Amino acid sequence: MSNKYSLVVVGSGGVGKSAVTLNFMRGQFVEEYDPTIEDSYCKQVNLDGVDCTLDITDTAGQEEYRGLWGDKFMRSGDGFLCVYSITSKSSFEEVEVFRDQILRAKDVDTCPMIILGNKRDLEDYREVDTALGEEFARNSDALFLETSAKEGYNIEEAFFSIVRHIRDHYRNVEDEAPAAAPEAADAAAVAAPAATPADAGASTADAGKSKSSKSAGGKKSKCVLL
Ligand SMILES: Nc1nc2c(ncn2[C@@H]2O[C@H](COP(=O)(O)OP(=O)(O)O)[C@@H](O)[C@H]2O)c(=O)[nH]1
Ligand SMILES: [Mg+2]
Repeated sequence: MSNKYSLVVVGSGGVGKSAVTLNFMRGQFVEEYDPTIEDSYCKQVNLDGVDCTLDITDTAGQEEYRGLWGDKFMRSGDGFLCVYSITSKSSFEEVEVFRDQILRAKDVDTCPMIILGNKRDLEDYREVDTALGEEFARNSDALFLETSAKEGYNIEEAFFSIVRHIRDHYRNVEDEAPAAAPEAADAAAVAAPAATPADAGASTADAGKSKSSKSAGGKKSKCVLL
């Protein structure tokens, strides 16, 4: 597998998908971001001594992703960040819908995924216990972190964790089926490793935003600028 990773950020509207993505890209909290805008970003990072390119799609207008077009779109991701807000029980329940759609679209039992309980800074308004999020992630063979885009808490860890997870996933696949085509290898994937927060052994460099952007009804943006 090349060192280019396609990451897709999914979740209900208002949970902080854009805030999480923009915090990672720019290192700052963007309070207001048009909820209908879907955008792709590129970021180059050095992760565990290896240069990687992350192609990140911040999805929007999630109802668009429910149909066949959504399935096609989900298939293109190497790894998924499934976001809910700890202040919204319904957004947590929606994560299961997104997870199932991703697995169905890719026709696999497991695929690299991290569940993010965002808005951790709003503890007073919490509706979803940490243990519930952890349990759901464990049952989904996914990683789990609580994040705060506002405070920049666990944001970098979330992206680095999913990239490591993808790397391990494909390493396992290659070990098991060295001669298999990528699609066949994907279907033969083994269960993901247990969830662990990322350690700090990585640094970022040279961030850039993609040239193209589309509103929710448009096609997936192509990441072109490094
Ligand atoms: N307190 C707090 N607010 C957040 C956080 N992340 C996002 N928000 C706010 O939640 C609202 C929705 O965020 P946005 O990123 O647009 O959500 P999206 O629809 O999932 O992309 C905005 O008003 C953000 O300022 C967070 O970690 N903490
Ligand atoms: Mg958004």
